[in-house]
Amino acid sequence: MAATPIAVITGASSGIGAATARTLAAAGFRVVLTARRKDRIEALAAEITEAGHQATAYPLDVTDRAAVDEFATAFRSLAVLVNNAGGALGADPVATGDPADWRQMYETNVIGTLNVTQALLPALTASGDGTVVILSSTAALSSYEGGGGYVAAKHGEHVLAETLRLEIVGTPVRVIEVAPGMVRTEEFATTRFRGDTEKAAKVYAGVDAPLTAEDVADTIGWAVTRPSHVNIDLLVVRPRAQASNTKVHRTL
Ligand code: 8X3
Repeated sequence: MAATPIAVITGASSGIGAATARTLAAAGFRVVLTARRKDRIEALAAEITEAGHQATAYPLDVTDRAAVDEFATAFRSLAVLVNNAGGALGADPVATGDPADWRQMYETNVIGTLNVTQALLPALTASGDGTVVILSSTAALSSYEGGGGYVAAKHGEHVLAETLRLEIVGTPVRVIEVAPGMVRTEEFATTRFRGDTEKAAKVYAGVDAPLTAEDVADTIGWAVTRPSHVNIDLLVVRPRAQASNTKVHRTL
């Protein structure tokens, strides 16, 4: 009997990461959940196991390279890596944005993805059929006012995905970038506005059905379960009410 393929998901403690863990577990992967918050990923692993699937939790900060390298020693062969950890901090104009926020967003979104991808690439290659998913954003593809440091970091992740795809062509690893637009999750906007739930709610005000974490997880699940020779290079997914980063229909 062939071994159950393993999928590692970063940022699996909430939102798109947690939903992706559930989706991939249901699709037959043994999911390895990583995030900084141990209690959350352990609870989710227990929930997935209870549902009859395979899941383990491994607390990890993707910006800690030594910890990421240590984590990677557990894998000789890996089918899927979903680089989901990341996020936004602030929505200030370039003129007044805090360089510390820019640095932190670059560190988590870009260097975090780089760390985990570098560390697990040998295992993905050794599987003979590996998939790297990079969760970027529509902010990775075009700018918007106030996007500043987040837009810059997500563009960085987009370039990482594109460059890696060029460099490893001919190896048995594909690189899939999923770029969601407006997704309403429990934490993304609240974190961005440092706990200001009123400001966070305004992001989605009057929008008929922003995407949910499950919508994006469904997209990721579809992309990674295509036949090995099919590479979904870049998949942009938005709610119907959003035509571009700056064109959103609101019924207010
Ligand atoms: C989230 C989408 O529009 O807040 O990645 O940048 S947006």
